[in-house]
Amino acid sequence: MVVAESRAAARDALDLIDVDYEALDAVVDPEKATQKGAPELHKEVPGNVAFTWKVAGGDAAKAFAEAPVTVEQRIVQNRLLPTAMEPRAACASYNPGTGQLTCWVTSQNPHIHRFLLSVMTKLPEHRIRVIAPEVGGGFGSKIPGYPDEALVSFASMELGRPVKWTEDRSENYKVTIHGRDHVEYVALCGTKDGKITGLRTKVYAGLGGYASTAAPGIPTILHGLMYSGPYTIPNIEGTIYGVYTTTTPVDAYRGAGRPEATFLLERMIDLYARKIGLDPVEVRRMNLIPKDKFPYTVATGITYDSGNYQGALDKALQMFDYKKFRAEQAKARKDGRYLGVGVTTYCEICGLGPSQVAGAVGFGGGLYDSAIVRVYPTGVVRAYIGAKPHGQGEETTFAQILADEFGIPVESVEVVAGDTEATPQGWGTYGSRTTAVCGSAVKVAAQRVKDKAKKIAAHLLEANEADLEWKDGKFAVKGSPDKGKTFGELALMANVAWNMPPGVEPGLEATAFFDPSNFVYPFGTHICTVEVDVETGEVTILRYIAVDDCGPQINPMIVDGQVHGGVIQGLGEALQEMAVYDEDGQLLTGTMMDYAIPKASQMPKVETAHTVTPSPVNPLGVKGVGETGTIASVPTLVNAVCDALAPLGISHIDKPLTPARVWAAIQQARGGAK
Ligand code: MCN
Repeated sequence: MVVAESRAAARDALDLIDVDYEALDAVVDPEKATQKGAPELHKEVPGNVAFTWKVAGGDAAKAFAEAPVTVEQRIVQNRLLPTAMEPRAACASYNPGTGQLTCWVTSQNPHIHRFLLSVMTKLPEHRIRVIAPEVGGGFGSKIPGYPDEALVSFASMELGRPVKWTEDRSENYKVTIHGRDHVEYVALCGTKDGKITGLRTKVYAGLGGYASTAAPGIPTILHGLMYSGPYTIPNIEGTIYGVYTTTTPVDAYRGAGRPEATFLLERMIDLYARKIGLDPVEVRRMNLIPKDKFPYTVATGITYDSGNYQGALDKALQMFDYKKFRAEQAKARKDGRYLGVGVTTYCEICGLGPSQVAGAVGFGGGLYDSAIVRVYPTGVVRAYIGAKPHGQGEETTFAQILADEFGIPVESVEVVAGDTEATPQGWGTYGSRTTAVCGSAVKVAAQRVKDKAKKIAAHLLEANEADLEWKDGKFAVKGSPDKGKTFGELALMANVAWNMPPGVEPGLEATAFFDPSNFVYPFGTHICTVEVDVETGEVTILRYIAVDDCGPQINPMIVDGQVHGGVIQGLGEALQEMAVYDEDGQLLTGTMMDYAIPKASQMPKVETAHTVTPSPVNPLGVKGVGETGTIASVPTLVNAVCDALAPLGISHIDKPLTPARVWAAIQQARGGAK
């Protein structure tokens, strides 16, 4: 590390340092890393297996032994580079006079960063202030603690002046966490008429060279527990190996574990449907958990909160004439054109989550969230929240929650996030938890404020609290709406405290810490149609339909925006994104010239629609929507391409479905060169 007064001087100084590296043998593939003779990264981790985690429910061995039909597939979940709009940055300023360290960090969870910095610098936690301003997006890559933030802090403590560091894009691709990277062996069994009876997996989940902050939870809790998807699969068995490889650490990237689970399940269902000669949509419908069975406990042991999976499927099929497309497809095939359709019915686990579960599974922190709602004398409101939105828009939606609750304009509310000095302890924005958990804290704090305002209104109106009703932005005695007290009037009276009810403290402010009783489980159906050019391997997306259910929507435009972004991100994974290492562990896709994120010109219009099934586990009834698009779109696209190429006998191609890979698969199927 070099500290200098300008970037240029730092770069020049760096050239003066000569490091003799002794190159060690590398292994970059998580499956190969476990094989005999593979170089071992850490001597205390034999075979590079950091952990083996198992999930089991029912009796998978019996189900497979008895099943008339089994399908098997090796699936590779390509390693991805999170590519947030801006790379990371950190600036630390230590004041030797007060012993206070202020650190500006591109963080999705400033309170976690404060804790980690306290552990690393040994400064007491209350002497550290972490500020996460607008961070340029994150997609999960700004959750972990990284060495850079600690290094600028140490440098500032040493020098007694502010020190900053800014990552460039190539550094970002090399050292900021990566996503996915599984090699999976999957088997699914069932009856000849479409009833799925068992699922079995063996997964090599790449962890990179070291375990990153949240890494072990991703292929396990957020992946293995979701093997039943929206279906009633009675027998499930999964073995997951967390494996060290000579690569950048893998951690939570949008969807984190659920895209991999949804992909393997939805891929297997298509293979199964093809093998038994049934329509893949009918096989899905036949196995969906019925809507009157919620809360529903799946074989992996978790309990889904609420759902109407058939409703979302029906809605998607109202938007898309499936029969008509099949007829067009048959006609096109006669003309030598290859059209395909992919349908995914999914559900996912988010709204993380009860803190008790976090503790039980070994996650080193809580999973509640918090809000302070402060009402000013003029009736304007600020909410200080524990979570840290970084592109999702809670500054708007949480203001809407409060404006609705208090009957005031949304412009009168401001939401403050990202400064540990101002905000209560929170656990961050990831796992589509912010609305279900932190939004619920906002709602509970708002209700506390309103309860107090009601007491003051009753006192001022010389009425019984029980006789008051809240209508048109006022508390008034039932039947006498003209004599009511508006929220603004009550805010003033509470803050000047000239005439408070006996025993009621001045001020109008409340704090809430909300810890949910369960996760939330959003769901939906996505449909995609494609045309594949069999001469070039080029995939053209014809239509994309996304029907999602995230419970009641606070802001439908933001919800649609999240679905659009998520779907496009998933299509990037399905079509062209892949981090590639050479055998020596050098990243070959280290710039945006080499790593292919999706471009607007390639992407379809995403047609969105929604069903609304409230969750019983939070006071807003909401479920998360920040990751649904990323989770559902990957199998939808890959299934569509495999459907298009079915006449050639192609049943599976590993993503990303680049023209080169699709073309090679077509050549192989036609008996040509590989
Ligand atoms: N919302 C709503 N009604 C609902 C549910 C959600 O109006 N029933 C709104 C929310 O209030 C919020 C947005 O939709 O404005 C997403 O909320 P939520 O589903 O609670 O998800 P989070 O805010 O927790 O976002 C996390 C999720 C994740 S895990 C990643 S990664 C991700 C994502 O969101 N990274 C993003 N979306 C992103 N969007 C942008 N622009 N940038 C990122 O880095």
